[in-house]
Amino acid sequence: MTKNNIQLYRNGHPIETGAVVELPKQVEKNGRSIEALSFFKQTITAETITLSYGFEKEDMVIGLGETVKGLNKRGSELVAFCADEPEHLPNKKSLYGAHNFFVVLGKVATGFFIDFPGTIHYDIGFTHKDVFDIKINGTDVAIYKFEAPTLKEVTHLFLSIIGQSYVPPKWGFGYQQCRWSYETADDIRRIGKDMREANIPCDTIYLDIDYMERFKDFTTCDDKFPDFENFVSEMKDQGFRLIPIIDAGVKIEEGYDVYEEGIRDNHFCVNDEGKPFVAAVWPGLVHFPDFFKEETRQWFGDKYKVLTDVGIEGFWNDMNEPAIFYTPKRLKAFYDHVEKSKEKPLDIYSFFDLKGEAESLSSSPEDYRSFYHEVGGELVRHDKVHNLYGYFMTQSAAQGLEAIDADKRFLLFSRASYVGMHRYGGIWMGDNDSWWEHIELSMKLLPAINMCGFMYTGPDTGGFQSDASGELLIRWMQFSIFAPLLRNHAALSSRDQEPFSFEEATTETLKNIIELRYSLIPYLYSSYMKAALERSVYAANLIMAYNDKRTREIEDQLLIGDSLMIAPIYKQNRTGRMVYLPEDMLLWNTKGTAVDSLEVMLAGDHFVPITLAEVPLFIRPDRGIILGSVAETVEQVDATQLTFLGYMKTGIEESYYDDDGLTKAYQQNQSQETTIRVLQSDEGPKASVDFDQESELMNVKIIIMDKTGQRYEGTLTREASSICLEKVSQYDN
Ligand code: MIG
Repeated sequence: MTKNNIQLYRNGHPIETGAVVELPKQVEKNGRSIEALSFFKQTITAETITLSYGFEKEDMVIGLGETVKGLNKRGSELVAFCADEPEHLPNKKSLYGAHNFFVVLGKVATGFFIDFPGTIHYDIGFTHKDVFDIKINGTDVAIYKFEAPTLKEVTHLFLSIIGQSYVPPKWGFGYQQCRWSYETADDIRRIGKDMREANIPCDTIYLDIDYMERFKDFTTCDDKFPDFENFVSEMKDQGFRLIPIIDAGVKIEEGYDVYEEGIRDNHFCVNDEGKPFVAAVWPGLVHFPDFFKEETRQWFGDKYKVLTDVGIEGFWNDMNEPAIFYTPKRLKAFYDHVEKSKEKPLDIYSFFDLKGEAESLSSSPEDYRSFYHEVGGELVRHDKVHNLYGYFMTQSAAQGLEAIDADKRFLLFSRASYVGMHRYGGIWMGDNDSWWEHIELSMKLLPAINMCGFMYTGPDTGGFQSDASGELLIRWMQFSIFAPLLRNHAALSSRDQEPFSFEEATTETLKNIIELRYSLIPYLYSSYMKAALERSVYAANLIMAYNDKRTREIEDQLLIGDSLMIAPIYKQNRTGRMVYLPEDMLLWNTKGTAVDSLEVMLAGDHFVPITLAEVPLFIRPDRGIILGSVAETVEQVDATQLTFLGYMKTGIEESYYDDDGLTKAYQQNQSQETTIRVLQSDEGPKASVDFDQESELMNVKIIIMDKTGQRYEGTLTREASSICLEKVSQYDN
C-alpha cells in the first residue's frame, strides 16, 4: 500500500518561482539530489536534464493543464511554453499556460510537479509508445513527487502545497458579455439595454483594447468614452460592472506617464546592450515591464488604481506570454533579406522562403533570447524564465489591487500563466473558434486546468474566431454554465454573438439556460469555495471520484462539485447522447429553472434524449444540489429562499457554503454553513435544516426523489426546521 507522500528533489540553483508556498515541515526544504529520484531514469548534461520512464501497460498520464489534448495524454507530444497561440488545433504543443503538474496513474498514482520556468518537452509515449521522456531545457530545477493510492489523493497533495486558489467576487459567477470590441460608450449602453430588454441576467460587460487611448495601458479614450467615471457608474446603476483589459506592453510615447516613469526608474526589460528592449504589439512599439523585479511589480500594480479610482472592480490581463508581433530589429533584417532575394529567380523556392521568413517574425524564439530580466540583481535571459512572465504580471496586478483595498475581492484573470499564479487570479482559455470541436476542447480543459490549481476558468463561450450559429452557442452555453467563468466573447470580425443577436427562439433558449446558471450559483459557488478551502477540485473527470476501469476513458461527462454530473451535447444536430452512469442517479433534464421531469436512472449506459432546449443534470445518490432564484444580477438574487433537490437512496446530508461574496472575510472563517438532512423514518422521509445564525436564509424548499421514483416535498423555515416530507405526484407541479 502506498502512503500519501511528498518528496522534493533539486538540482543546481532553481529560480524562485513562488509556485510552492506550503511545503509540509517533514519534507526537506533543500530537497534531495535529483539522482535520488527513483521513478525516472535521469540523464543530466551541461544544458539539459532528461527524465525517462518506461510505461506499464495500464498507465495513464493525466494533467499538464492547458493543452489541446484530452484526459489521458499518453501518445502525445507537448511543450510547456506560454504561447500566444490563437489556433487551437490538435497538432499544437503549447497554449498560453505552462502547468507542469501531471500524474502517472497505474496501480497507484504518482504525481510530479516540475518547477522550472523555461521550456520543457514532454514526449509522452509519442516517439516510442512505451517511453515517457521529459526534456528540461536547463539544469536548475526543483521536482516535487507525490505518491498516493488514487488520482484524487495525489492531486490533493499537489494542491495542498501550492496555496489556495484565487477567489473571485461572487458576481464573477454571473453571466459576462464580451466582444473585441465594444468600441464606444454608446455601444456598451446598447448592449446593456438589449440585455435588459431581453430579460437576460448579466453582471459584467467587457472593455477590450479599444477603450484605451491608442492602446496605452491605464488610459481611456475621451472621444469614444467621454466622462468615463460617470459612464462606469451609469452602467453600475444598471447592474453592469465594466471589466477593462490590460496588455503587457507599454507604448513608447513621449509624454505618456507610464512610459516616462518606466524609463526613469528602469522598469523595462533590457536588450543585449542594456537598453530597453523594443517590440511591437497593438500600441505599436512598446517596452515590456520587467515584472521579475519587486519594484516594477509594485509600480505597475499601483497603476490599476487609475481605473479603480473611477469605479472599476475587475480586469483581464492579456498578451502577457508576452506576445510579440515583431521586433524592429528582426523586421529590418527581414527587409534586408527581401532586398537580397530580389536577385533570386521568381520561383517557388523564393516564394516559400519569403513567406516563411515573414511568418516567423511573430513571437520568435530569437526575440525571446534577446532580452533580459533582473532576478536577484542578476540579468537572466528571457527564454530561460519565459513561463513566469504572465504570472508575475498578474501577481503585480493582484498585489496592486490588494494595496488599493485589502479587503475587497476584485475580478482578475490572465491569459498566460504558471502554477503559483492561481493564487492571484484565474485564466480564461484564450482564442478558440466557433467550432463544435472547441466545445469539446473546453470540456477537456476545465478539469485539466482545475487540477493544476486554476479554479477560476472558462472558455470564450460561443467561440472567439469564426462565426457561431445559434445552435452552437446554445450547446456551448449548456456546458459553460457549469464553468466558474461564464463569458461570451467574440473576435473583431466575427458575427454578433450576444444572446439577443439571434432569432427569437434561440434568444429565448439562451435566456433559459442563463437563468438556470443563476439559479445554480448557490451550488456552484458553494462547490467552488469548498474546493478552494479544502484543496480539492471544482470540476473533475469521473476517474477522480470513481477510480475504476470504465471511467478512465470518459472525458465528455464531468463532475461539478460533489453532487452533480454533467453530460453536455457538443455535436451538431443531436437530439440526445449516450451517457454512462457509474452509479444510480437522478436526472433533472430541464428547460429552465422549474424542477420538473425528474427521473431515476440506473447505473449503466443509456441513450438520453436531450432536445435543444434541455440541459441534463445528473444528481448522485444520497446527495443534492442547492438552487436559488433568478435576478438581473447576482447581487439582486433573493438570499432568503433556496430549493434543495436531492436523490435519496438511504439518507442525505449535504452542507452548503456561503459568504458575503465581496470581501475577504471568509479568510477569517466568516462564512455560513447550512446543513440539510433527509432521513428515512416510519412516516416517510424526514427533512431537517440547520440554519446558520449569520445567514439571511429564511426557508428551504426540499424536493427529493427516492429510488422508486416517488417524489417528496416540504418547506422548512427557521421556526419549522424539521418536518416530514409529503408525497407529491410529478405532474402536480
Ligand atoms: O492579438 O485584445 O486573447 O481575447 O479580444 C489579439 C484583443 C489580442 C487576444 C485575446 C482576445 C482579445 C484580443 N487579444
